[in-house]
This record gives sequence, C-alpha cells and structure tokens, in this order.
Amino acid sequence: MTTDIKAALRALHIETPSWAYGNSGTRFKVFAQRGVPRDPYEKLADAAQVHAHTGAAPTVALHIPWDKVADYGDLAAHARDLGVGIGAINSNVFQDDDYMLGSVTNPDPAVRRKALDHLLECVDIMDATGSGTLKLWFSDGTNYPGQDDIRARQDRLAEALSAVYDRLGADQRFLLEYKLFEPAFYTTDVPDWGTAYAHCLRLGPKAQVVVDTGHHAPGVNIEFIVAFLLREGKLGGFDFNSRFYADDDLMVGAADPFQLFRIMYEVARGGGLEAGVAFMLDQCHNIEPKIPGQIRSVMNVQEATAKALLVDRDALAAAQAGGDVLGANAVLMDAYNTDVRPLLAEMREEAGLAPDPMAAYAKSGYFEKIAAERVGGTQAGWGA
Ligand code: PSV
Ligand code: MN
Ligand code: MN
Repeated sequence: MTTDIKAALRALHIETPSWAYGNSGTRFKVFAQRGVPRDPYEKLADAAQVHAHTGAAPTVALHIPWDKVADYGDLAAHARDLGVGIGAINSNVFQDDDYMLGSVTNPDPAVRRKALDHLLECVDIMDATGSGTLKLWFSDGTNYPGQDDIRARQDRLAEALSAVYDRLGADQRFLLEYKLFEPAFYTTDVPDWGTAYAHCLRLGPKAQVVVDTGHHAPGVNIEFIVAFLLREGKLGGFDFNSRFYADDDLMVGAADPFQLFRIMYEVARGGGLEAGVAFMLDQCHNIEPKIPGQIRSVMNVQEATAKALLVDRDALAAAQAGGDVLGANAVLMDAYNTDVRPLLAEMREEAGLAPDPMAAYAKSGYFEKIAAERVGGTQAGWGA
C-alpha cells in the first residue's frame, strides 16, 4: 500500500506559473522584492529551483505576452537545459485598451479579430515550445444590465472557440477557464463550469474545462464539480490557489487544506491522477518570498494527495453500501487526519532529494545569489 502511494506521489507533477516569480500585488500596491527575475529566462531559472528541490514541478506555464521573447524555441531549449519543460500557454486578451468591452465577445468585429489572432498566435507558440496545452481565460462580460446582448456574446464566444479548436494540432488541447466575476461585475461570459462545459462539449475531446479553485462563489462544492467533470472526461486541469474572499490567489492549501483533500480524493477516485489532468498553480506571492511560496504550495498539494491516496477505499465502499453514514465519514477523516509528512520525506529521500525542500532551498544559497545579481526585477504582469 505505502509503496503504491509513494509511486503515485512520485508521478504527481505540479506545474508552476511563470508569473508567480515576478513582483505582484493588489491594485493598491505592487511590492518589489529582491532577486526577482528580469525576464522569462530568469523566471524559468527560478522555476527550475522549485523542481530541483521538490522533484515534482517539471513544467512551467507561460503567459503571453508577459513572457514574450524573440525566439520561443530558444526559450524552450533554455528550459530543457535547466531541467524543466514548458507547460500550458496562457493567453492574455484582457490587458489592452481595445478589450474594454470584451475580447472575443466584443460587439466590434475588428476587436474580436484581434483577440482571435492573439489566441492563434498562442497556438503557434505551443508549436514552437512543444506545449500541448492552451489555457483560455476571458475577462469578458458586462457591468450594467442591458449593456450588451447576453445571447449574442455567447454566439461570438462559440465562434472564436471553434476557430481556435480547429487550429489545434493532434496532440494539443485547450482548457477553458471560468470565473464567477471580476473584472466584469454584472455578467461574465464564462462565469461557471456549466458554461465552460457546454462550449467544450460541443467542440469535442480537445476542449476541456479547467477548474481554478479561487473562481467560485463562497460555499460552492468544488469537489462535486471535479467529480462530475472527471466522470464526463472534461476535467482538463486545475489552477490551484486558496481564497478566503474572492480570487485571492493565495497559496493552495493555505486557506482550506480540508477542501484540497476532498478535491484530491475525487481526483484520485475518478482516475484523474492517471488521466492527463494538469495540476497547475495560479498564485501570486505578494508579501511572501516567491520561490519558497511555490515550494510550499507544491508540498501542500503533495500532502493533500497523499492523504487522499490513504483513504481505505474498500472500507469506504463497504460503509457506503451498508448505509453506515458515520463509518463512511470516519474512513475519510482517518485519512485526512494522518500526518503524511514522514511518508513524503521518505519518498523524497528515496528519490535522492532532501526530505525538507523548504530547508534545502534556504540552505542552497540561491536566494543570496539572485538577490546580489538581479537588479530591477519585473512585475508579474498586472498593471505592467
Ligand atoms: C484570472 O483570474 C486567472 O485566474 C487566469 O488564469 C489568468 O490567466 C491568471 O489569473 C493570471 O491573470
Ligand atoms: Mn486561473
Ligand atoms: Mn484567477
């Protein structure tokens, strides 16, 4: 049993986002930290540190144009030299003045064309970097009742998604991300999993839904959504983060480790650890150091997954079949309440890693080196 769990944990890969390594903040203030990367090449170097110490973060998501470079093949080669690969390509159709009234759902066909061209350019970047995943998040929506036609905007969205879908190669897919609100405050064009699911279902197997854990109304049962999408073959991946209020982008597992456990239990239960589900972080480290913030987040996902894998499924099934409500609940809680840190430390040592990645990074001297070398690090992207 422990051997199986360790094997499953070794196979668990968590993708870190390039934007987590840059300076970030809220709309009130972006705090500059020491040693922050000055370009995408340095972001990859920092991401490689997370992988070096955890052994669990072998790919890095890019955000275009925040990570715009002259030669994407060269960037991918740089990643390979550092021991990591390029993960999902995140499109950005939310930071141009033209998109004030929307991108692919904008009433102006010229703006829609511009947005679509960017999405297609992102597929070109996938080709150049070897990435198999395009992540689509649209900030599109309206602020006032009557501002635009809700149904027409769905038609425009469907048209753009279909054009992107047709451009995808055989080994490529897109993940459509939903978000309840923000920056739109009245309607959002992809506000929930149902909307994303319906668009993806119509398009085919290369379109799947991505669940950003911070993009729901308070109290939403995310593990139910996960179980449902996985059952339908439409769970493409996660943007992991924690929220206390809205889209807080705090470290995954920080606000509600029990929720993360429940989500990972449904992932494991539904075969999602073997099914190509992308486990990505989408976080900002506004006040904590960034590389340790990512390392801690990777560890939090590993811990929740280890607990999920510890659930005695036979005992659970027996209790469920027997209508033993308290017994079934106890099986789940026993797993959740197990301290899995020794198991993970053992797994790391068996893989030639330090048992405590946080301590190993702190001791490595990497931070002192980048703090001395790098002057004038970049902002993650927002407000840049
Ligand atoms: C939007 O809130 C989001 O979660 C999307 O995934 C974006 O790509 C990411 O944040 C960065 O802005
Ligand atoms: Mn996200
Ligand atoms: Mn978000």
